[in-house]
Amino acid sequence: MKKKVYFAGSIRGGRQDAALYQRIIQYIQRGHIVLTEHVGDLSKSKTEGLPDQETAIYEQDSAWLRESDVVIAECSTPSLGVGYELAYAEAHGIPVHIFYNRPRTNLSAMLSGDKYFNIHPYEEESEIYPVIDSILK
Ligand code: 6IA
Repeated sequence: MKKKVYFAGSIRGGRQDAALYQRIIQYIQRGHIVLTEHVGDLSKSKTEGLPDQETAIYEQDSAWLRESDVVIAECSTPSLGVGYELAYAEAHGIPVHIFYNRPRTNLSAMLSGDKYFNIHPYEEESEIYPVIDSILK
């Protein structure tokens, strides 16, 4: 059965991994629904977004989180918004899987110390995809 996936990745925290988010989103979309395709939109820069849109963004994203079957986050680039989303998902009992590039990133202890989260360090991007297969099977 197709799952509804909330993919979380940095926007205002910095867009250096946006192309990676896009590849992960496209991989998930082969068999499942990604609610947050815009996270991998390479035209979205970290300075974009008008203040009057922010309430709508928050309301839409939190509604998508509540309706998702699973949250998959790429956390190599630290992001306050992603950290918030992960805690929100935990509060709503939604399974959370966190990927990060171990050689590059020192993951926050608030993530690595929380037993609720399923944490998947990787060294090569190619390691991510088989883990996603097992999460979504
Ligand atoms: O603090 P950050 O911006 O790095 O937070 C990123 C996370 O918050 C992502 O996983 C998104 O789900 C969510 N998020 C942050 N900004 C937006 C957004 N527009 N639209 C949808 N979700 C967002 C911001 C302006 C945009 C056009 C660049």
